Amino acid sequence: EEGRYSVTVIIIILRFIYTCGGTLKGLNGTIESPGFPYGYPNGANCTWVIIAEERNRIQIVFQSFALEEEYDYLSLYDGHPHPANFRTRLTGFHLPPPVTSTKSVFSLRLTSDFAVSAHGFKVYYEELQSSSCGNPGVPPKGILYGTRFDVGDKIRYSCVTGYILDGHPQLTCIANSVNTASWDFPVPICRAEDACGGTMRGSSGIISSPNFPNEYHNNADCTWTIVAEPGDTISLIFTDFQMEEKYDYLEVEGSEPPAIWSCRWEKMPKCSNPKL
Ligand SMILES: [Ca+2]
Repeated sequence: EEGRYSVTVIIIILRFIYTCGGTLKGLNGTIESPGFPYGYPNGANCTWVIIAEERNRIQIVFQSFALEEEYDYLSLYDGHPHPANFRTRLTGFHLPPPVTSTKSVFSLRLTSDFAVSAHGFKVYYEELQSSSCGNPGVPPKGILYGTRFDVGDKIRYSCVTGYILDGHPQLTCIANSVNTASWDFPVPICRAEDACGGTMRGSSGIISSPNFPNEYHNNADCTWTIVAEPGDTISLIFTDFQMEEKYDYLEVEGSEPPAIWSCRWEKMPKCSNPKL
């Protein structure tokens, strides 16, 4: 019985040391995971709620990010930390792009499992006036031209040598609906020239065949994997599709049946399940 008593005491002390989270107000500031950059505790459950002035939005820009992949998470909520406001869940070792809230409240929740830690994260947050689109960030291997992000401002992207820009190279900050501003197109991505396959994450992205819009090479065998949050569905929208009939094909395979679809070109991509 004495042994059990001492275990209880240790747990109480750990909880006391690792107090984390809180409510943040003010035009800007930074949030760090507990213990940053020396590692966050196991069993962490920290919630930060950022509250801006009414009508303003909040943008967060990651300065550092490292969480044990698939076991420890940073969840973002568009509003108070309620399941209905869930926005996205971040994990792993890649610096996420900036995220802008749609409301005047934005919440972050760090949860870690019982073992293995990492550096953690540091994030800069800033209140956005309704007339600002905020800095949309720079994709990996990309270059951003432009430093003003208000309604009417334009910015431009390019990629470093050896990488090709996918998406719109120019974005314009436009006023939409009631008192909000947003970029007219998503941030483009930079992909390696002749990229054949890879793993895609995030809420949207672009996949193109090697050398697109030029011809793909013979004997190509490329596999792209799209990873979404559990419970999400993934939709593919073809904007261009031209392959040699009968000899070349694209297969789409999902984790749930009907599992394999073959796509060929008939004015628009037409996909069928050969097993049906
Ligand atoms: Ca962990």
